[in-house]
Amino acid sequence: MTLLNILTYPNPFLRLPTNPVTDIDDEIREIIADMAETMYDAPGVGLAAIQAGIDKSIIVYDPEADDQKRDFQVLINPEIIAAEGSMTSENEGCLSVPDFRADVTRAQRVTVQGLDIDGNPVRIDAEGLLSVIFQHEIDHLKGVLFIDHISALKRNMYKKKRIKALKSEQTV
Ligand code: GNR
Ligand code: NI
Repeated sequence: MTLLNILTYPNPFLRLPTNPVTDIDDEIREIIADMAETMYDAPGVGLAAIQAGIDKSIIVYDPEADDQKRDFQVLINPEIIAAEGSMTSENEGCLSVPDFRADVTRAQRVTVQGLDIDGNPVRIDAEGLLSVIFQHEIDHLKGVLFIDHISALKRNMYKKKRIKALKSEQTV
């Protein structure tokens, strides 16, 4: 297995729409295993393939991400087919948006449809953290980041801070 390099904002790749997986072959299974390893190593509770520079519609997640007890789930070509209610996702963060956290308004409950690792269709009703993870990861598959859901003022402050941090990295 291989640890994948996680792309960070403002890498333009993070804005690309992803392509549906048409054939779950060994290459796809290897990508999934590498994504899971990368998620636990980060550590994070979810990861979309595009964060590792792979423009395919794949997410892995484990709301109880724990290096001791790894039981991650995968969804291929996931879509939100129903959403209801509204909640504040407190202190949301993203592995591709370093050094920043913010409250995000999210749907309270979602129904997600996709394929499992064997290509079988699955439908999952989620609320709480799992619902937030699905909304966050499925956003990634459309090139959307959680900072797109906050005020322009806060987003611009983050952009400036991030660009400044990247410039100072270059001069060290
Ligand atoms: O690890 C992660 N934590 C998290 C916390 C609140 C809401 C969403 C997330 S997902 C994030 C990992 C990540 O960036 N996935 O794309
Ligand atoms: Ni993220």
